[in-house]
Amino acid sequence: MNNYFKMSALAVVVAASLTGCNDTPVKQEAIAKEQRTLTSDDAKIFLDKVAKELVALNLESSRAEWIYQNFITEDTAALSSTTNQKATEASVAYAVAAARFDQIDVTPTQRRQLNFLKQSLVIPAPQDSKKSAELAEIGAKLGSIYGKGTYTTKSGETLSLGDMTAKMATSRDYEELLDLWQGWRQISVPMKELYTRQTQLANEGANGLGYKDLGAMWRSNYDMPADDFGKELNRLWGQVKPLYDDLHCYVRSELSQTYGEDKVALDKPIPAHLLGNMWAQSWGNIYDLVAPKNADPGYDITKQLAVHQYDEVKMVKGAEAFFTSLGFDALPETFWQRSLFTKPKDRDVICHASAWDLDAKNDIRIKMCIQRTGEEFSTIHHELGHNFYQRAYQDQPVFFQNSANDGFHEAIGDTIALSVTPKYLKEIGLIDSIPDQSKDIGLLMKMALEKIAFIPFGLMVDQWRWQVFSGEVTPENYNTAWWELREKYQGVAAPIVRNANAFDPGAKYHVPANTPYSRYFLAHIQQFEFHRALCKIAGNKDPIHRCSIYNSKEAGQALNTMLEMGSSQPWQQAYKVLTGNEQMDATAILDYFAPLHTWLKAKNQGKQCGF
Ligand code: X8Z
Ligand code: ZN
Repeated sequence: MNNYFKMSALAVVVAASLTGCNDTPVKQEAIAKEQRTLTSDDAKIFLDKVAKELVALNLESSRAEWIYQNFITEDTAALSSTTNQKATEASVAYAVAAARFDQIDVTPTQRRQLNFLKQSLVIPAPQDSKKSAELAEIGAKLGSIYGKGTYTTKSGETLSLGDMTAKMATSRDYEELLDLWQGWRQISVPMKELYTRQTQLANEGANGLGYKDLGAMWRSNYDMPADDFGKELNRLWGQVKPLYDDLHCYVRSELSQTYGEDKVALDKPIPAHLLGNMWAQSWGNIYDLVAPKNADPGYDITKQLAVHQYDEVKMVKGAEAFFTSLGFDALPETFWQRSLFTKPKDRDVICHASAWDLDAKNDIRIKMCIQRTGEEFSTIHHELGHNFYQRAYQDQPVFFQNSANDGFHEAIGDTIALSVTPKYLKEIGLIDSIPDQSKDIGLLMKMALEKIAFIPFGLMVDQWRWQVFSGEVTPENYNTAWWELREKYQGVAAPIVRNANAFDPGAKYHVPANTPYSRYFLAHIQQFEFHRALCKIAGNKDPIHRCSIYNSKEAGQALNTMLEMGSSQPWQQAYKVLTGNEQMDATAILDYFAPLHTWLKAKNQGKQCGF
C-alpha cells in the first residue's frame, strides 16, 4: 500500500513549466529544440528535485489518507480528495516531464527512474483541473460507500462486513448465507455510475500519458512488454488449472452432499455463497465440510488462539516474533502506538487490512479490524510482510522504494505464513503435539482451500477490469461480464438472478479502492517459490509443506538481500537472487500440493468434473 508516487504543490508548478500540453506550434518548436539539447545531467537535476519533493508529498498525502481511512466523515473525505487531487496532478505533470527524456541518452538507472515516473500512477487524471477534482471526489465517494457499508438482515440485525464475514465462515444454513451474500451486494449498487465515470476519466488520463487505456498502463509495470504480461498470467494459470479443476470437482461433490443435489448440482458451477467467504475467493473456512476422513491434523488455530488467550495485540506480537527470529529488527514503538488493530465502535473506518509507511523511514503501521481467527493470524503475517519490506528498502532512492514488482509486496508476508506449520506452532506453544504424517492430506487440503482456490479469483478480477478499461465491456454489461468470468475461471455462479442495476464487482474492496489485483495472483505463485528457496537455505529436511524457516538467520539474510533491492533492478534480478530463476514458475506450488493432487484424482475417479 501507499507506494505510489504522490507529489507536492511546488512540484506541480515546477513540472507544469516542463509540460508540453496545449502548446502552440512555436512553443512545440521550442520544446523540440530543448529536447535535442537535454542531457543526462539535466535528467540528474530533474530527478534529484523530484526525489526531494516526492518525500514531502508522500508524507502529506499519506497522513491525509490515514486520517480519512481511520475516521470516515464528509470532512475527512473532502480533505483526502483534495490531497489526492493535488498529488495526482503533480504525478501526471511529472510523468509528462519525464517523457521529455525519452530520446535522450541517460544512464540505465536514470532511465529506470524516469520510467517509474511515467508508469506508476494507478489512476491518472486528465490534464484538466476540473476533471482531476472530479476524479478525486469519485475515489473518496467510492471508498466511503464501501467503508460505511452495512446490511440489515432478514432477521433484523444490522451487520458490518466484518460481522458478515464471520457469519459466512461458520454458517452452514443455505438461506442465511444467501441473505448475507445478496445483502452485501446491495451496498455496491450506487457505485456503478461513479465507477463508469471514473473509468472514463482515468482512461482519458492514461491516454494523455500515451497509453491506449488504463489497463495497458497497469500492464506496463512488469519489466516485460505490456502485451506479454497477460500471456504470462495465462501461462501460469495453465500450469495450475489441472490442480484447481480437481479441487473444484471434489469440493463441489462434498458440498452437494451437505446441501443436496438440488442446491449444488454436480455438473454446474458452485453457488458462490457456499464457500465460506463473501467472494468465494478462498475456501479455508469450509475445511470441516470437505476434510479428508482420518486425516484431520487435530487442531484448529482459531480455537488454539482462544485457548491460549491471544488478543489482537498478542496476535500481532506473535507474527512480529517470526520476523525477528529471522534476524529482522523489532517493529518500532510508534508501530504499536499508531496502528489500528480493532474495529472502533464509535466511528466508520476502512477495515480492509493494509500496511503503511508514512515517512519512508520508521513510521510504519498496520490498519486492520482484527478478528481472533486463524485466517486473520495469516493476514497479520501478510501485513507485516509489507512493513518489513518497506523498512528493508528504505535506503534506496525514493523511486526504488517499492517491491521488485507488485506481486513481491503481496508475497512476502504470505511466504512467512507458509512457515506457520505444526512444528512451528508447537515450538511457540500454540499446540501440544505435531500431527503425524498420516494427517498430511488434511494439512494440504486446508492450505489448498486457501491458496489454490484463490488463484483463478486472483486472475479474473483484472481480466474484468482490463475489459472494462479497454471498452470491450460497456456499463450495461459490467455485471454480466463479471459473472461470465467468475464462471469461466472459478467455476462459481451467482446463487440468484442478478438485478439489472447490480454492480457486484463493487462489493469487492479492490474495485472501489482501485487497487490492481493481478499482484495477488502473482504473489500466490511466487510465495511457493520463495518458500522452497528459503527452506533450502534453512537446511530443511522435512517435506516442503512441513518446513518452517523459523529462527533461520541464513534464510532471513537471503530474504533481506532480495527485499533491500527494492525496485532498483528489473524484478527478474531480484527473483534470481533468492530463487535462482528469472522467470516465475508454478512448479513450486504444484510440487507442494503433489500428494494432495494424487489423492484428489483418486477421489474424483468416476465423477463428472468441469463446469
Ligand atoms: O487485500 C489483501 C490484503 C491487503 S494487501 C489483506 N489481500 C487480497 C484480498 O483480501 O482480496 C490479501 C489476499 C488477497
Ligand atoms: Zn497486501
